[in-house]
Amino acid sequence: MSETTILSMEALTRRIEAVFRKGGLSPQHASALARVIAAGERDGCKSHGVFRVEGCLRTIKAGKVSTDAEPTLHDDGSAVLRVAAGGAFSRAGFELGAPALAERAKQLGLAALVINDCTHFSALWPEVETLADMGVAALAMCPSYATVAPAGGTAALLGTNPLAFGWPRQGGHPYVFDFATSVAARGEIELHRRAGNPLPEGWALDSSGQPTTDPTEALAGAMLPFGSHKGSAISTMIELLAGVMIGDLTSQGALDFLGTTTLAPQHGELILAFSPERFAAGRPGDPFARAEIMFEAIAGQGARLPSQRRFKAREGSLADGIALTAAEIGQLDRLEAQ
Ligand code: NDP
Ligand code: PYC
Repeated sequence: MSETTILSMEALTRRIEAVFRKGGLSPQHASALARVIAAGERDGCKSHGVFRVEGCLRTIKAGKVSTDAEPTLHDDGSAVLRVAAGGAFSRAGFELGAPALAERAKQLGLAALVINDCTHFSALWPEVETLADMGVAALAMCPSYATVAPAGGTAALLGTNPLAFGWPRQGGHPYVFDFATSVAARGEIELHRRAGNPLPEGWALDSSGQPTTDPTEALAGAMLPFGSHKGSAISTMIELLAGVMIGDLTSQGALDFLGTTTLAPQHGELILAFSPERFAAGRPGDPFARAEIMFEAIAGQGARLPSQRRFKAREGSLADGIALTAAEIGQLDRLEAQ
């Protein structure tokens, strides 16, 4: 078995934050990024864990992200709140906008948070989970950069466009799912390449549009949407709602801006929040109690709820620490010394 090092959540967060401070990020952004990356490792979500640090630093070095723009919240009292991220990483903008979004959804029943001009590399579950903890159901989505062929197509056009949903549950973790609308996140392809493993069939096309299981060819070619035409249509919807509609870049625009897929993409994000109490007002049954019946029925068939694996991994990490491989620790050491 390869050697591992165990770090507490706090120690890992501090190490990542130090790397980002050294890399030039302001304290606000270094802290926000370190927390979300450490949370990925804590929850066993490797595709958006420590391995993302290097890509963030490359993006900073390339001058493609603001290191210190302070996000600003624009609130005209309507259901649509806007955060201008100013070309910085998205997380600080989300942290600024989330409490206002939850509050507005409780007031109106439904509200939206638009984040414009943000560099976004992170998983979306931390966002919908935060909102569910604030008592609202939430749906988050964003483009990425053009790396996915539409179903029936041959070349990259759509992004891996993640979609995440959270539903609050009393006395327990919320119901949360979060997935790329490609067969897998691009980070998974990169992790297969690093491990020297072939991809499963049906994940990708090479640069001539032919099916491939070689991760290097897949990275140069195109990934495929999940569920064929269904994933392709959901991904297109995300381009429309979280790109075109909010006046921000589509995945193709993000790729044109960057000129490469080796840096973190800049675009916008759309987060919708719903107050289940407001929607169910005057109707029979408590929506949270009815949701529990649904969750019990799913589990009753032996199926697991999405995020159940993640919450279990979190429990383990918080009790026993987070295990990093020698390669991951070596990477942090190297980046810290640079
Ligand atoms: P996965 O396929 O690993 O997981 C998708 C979801 O399905 C998770 O909520 C997972 O829960 C759940 N799930 C998996 N297996 C089962 C099962 N057997 N029964 C019930 N639920 C299950 O995710 P992806 O590879 O598609 O995406 C990984 C991450 O990449 C996401 O967090 C996404 O936000 C991020 N991403 C970010 C992008 C960006 O531009 N910022 C772009 C694309 C992806 P669990 O975790 O508990 O297994
Ligand atoms: O894993 O597909 C991905 C991804 C793209 C941008 C950030 N993550």
